[in-house]
Amino acid sequence: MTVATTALSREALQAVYDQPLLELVFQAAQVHRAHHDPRAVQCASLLSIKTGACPEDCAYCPQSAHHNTELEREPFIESEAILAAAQNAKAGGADRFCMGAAWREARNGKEFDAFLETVTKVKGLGLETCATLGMLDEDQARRLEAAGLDYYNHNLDTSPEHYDKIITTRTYADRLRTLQAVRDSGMKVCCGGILGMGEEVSDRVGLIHALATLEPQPESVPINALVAVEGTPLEDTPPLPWDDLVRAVATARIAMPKAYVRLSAGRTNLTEEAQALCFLAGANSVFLGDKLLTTPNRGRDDDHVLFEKLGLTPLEGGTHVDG
Ligand code: SAM
Ligand code: DTB
Ligand code: SF4
Repeated sequence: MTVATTALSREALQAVYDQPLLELVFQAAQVHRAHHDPRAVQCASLLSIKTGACPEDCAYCPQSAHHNTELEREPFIESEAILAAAQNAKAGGADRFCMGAAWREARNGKEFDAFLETVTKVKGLGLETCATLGMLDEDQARRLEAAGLDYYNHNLDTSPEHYDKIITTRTYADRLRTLQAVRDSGMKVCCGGILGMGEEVSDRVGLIHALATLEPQPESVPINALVAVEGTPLEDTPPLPWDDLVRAVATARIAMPKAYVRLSAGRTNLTEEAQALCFLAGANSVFLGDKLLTTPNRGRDDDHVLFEKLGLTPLEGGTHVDG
């Protein structure tokens, strides 16, 4: 099947997704090679800078105050602790440092001002910077950009149709508004979603279509597989089958040829072989280190072994979108 890589309709994207798996992977690998160095993997590292007690009711999230998880809450942490973690991330091979806060939205005030200064210092370490702080208004986005924030992560999470089953405290339109503020500020957009939350296949295609029709398309697309955490409403959701993840990665690659597609949460449940297929299908970014925000991640040693086996190397010199 030949596919124009821009402006795919949802139906056309569904047909891409439904191909025999290896046809799909082959096609995605071709698109990948036309736009990226297939051996280079962008490596980010995450830090939770404010943990738990979040007023939102996202059904997947261990940090929501609506759920009874065993999570230790932690208030906004000091700049020194953030900088120490950033240094450690850099020493461990990360090229981007991503700071996440369990906030519904960023609020103006002392904490936000302190955060702006911290961003400037993290950037001064020679790392790309990323943050995910919930909803932003235009002024906040402009101030983050001026402080040196390269990327803002704000996910659509799922399809517009499945969304209400997962989150009731903010809307898809709210998310799109924040994404517009980020785009208008000049920061790069990191926007993706989560698979394995009981959605239909058509919802996965719907999510990828919603991401691919953002104009311009996001530079960074995290594809998370649900980490089912005890105490959340999704605790008993069966794990996402590996082939569904490969399909989603490949479809995202075909729909968004220039983006860095990140194999994000959920890698601890994947074999090396499944990850290898995801990289072949166009994933070219990961989170390094043994922790995501609050849940475990594959450690650096595991990833070192995997990269060696597959002939992958961390991206040199930061991300730039070309091709
Ligand atoms: N509070 C901010 C927000 O929601 O925009 C930022 C932090 S929030 C934890 C960032 C993203 O992490 C969510 O949008 C969601 O996609 C992802 N996430 C949270 N819990 C997850 C889980 N259990 N499994 C997979 N992804 C998850
Ligand atoms: C994203 O899409 N995935 C990351 C990042 N953006 C902030 C977060 C994953 C969180 C997984 C659950 C946890 O560790 O709390
Ligand atoms: Fe709060 Fe973000 Fe978790 Fe939703 S995903 S509960 S907004 S921390």
